[in-house]
Amino acid sequence: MKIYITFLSLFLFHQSILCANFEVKMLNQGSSGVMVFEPSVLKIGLGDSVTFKATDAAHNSASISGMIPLNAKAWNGELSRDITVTFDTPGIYGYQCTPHSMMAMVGIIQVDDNQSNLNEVESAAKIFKSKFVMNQNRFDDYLKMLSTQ
Ligand SMILES: [Cu+2]
Repeated sequence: MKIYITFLSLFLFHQSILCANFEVKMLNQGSSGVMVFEPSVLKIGLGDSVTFKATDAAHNSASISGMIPLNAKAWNGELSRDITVTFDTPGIYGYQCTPHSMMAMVGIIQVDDNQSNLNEVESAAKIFKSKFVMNQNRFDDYLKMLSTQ
């Protein structure tokens, strides 16, 4: 019985620290248009990680300054390389593909069902999207998807 309880508690402990990994593809052509992250809007749990897959070449994933929670770690992936980012701070994260930010190659990740920095992200998105030459509504559409997903 004692051994059983020890085994059970180890199992439960293991479950609680088991975090999920999600995959976001970096694509020239996705189901929602050209130069996209897929999925472009993602909700994950605290401590989960996301692997940005270099499915197509010449893309990267980089957090946008002013569009991540206070004290959250920024990231800046290399072109044509996978990068795995672990999310330890709750809130909303906006990120871009650096060479295609003008084409609105951006994405949103929400961690731990937390929207405490939504106003900051929306204000930053308003400024950021002024340099989009196409897909001007992507940030607005993505942020809208956060509340309906
Ligand atoms: Cu790109």
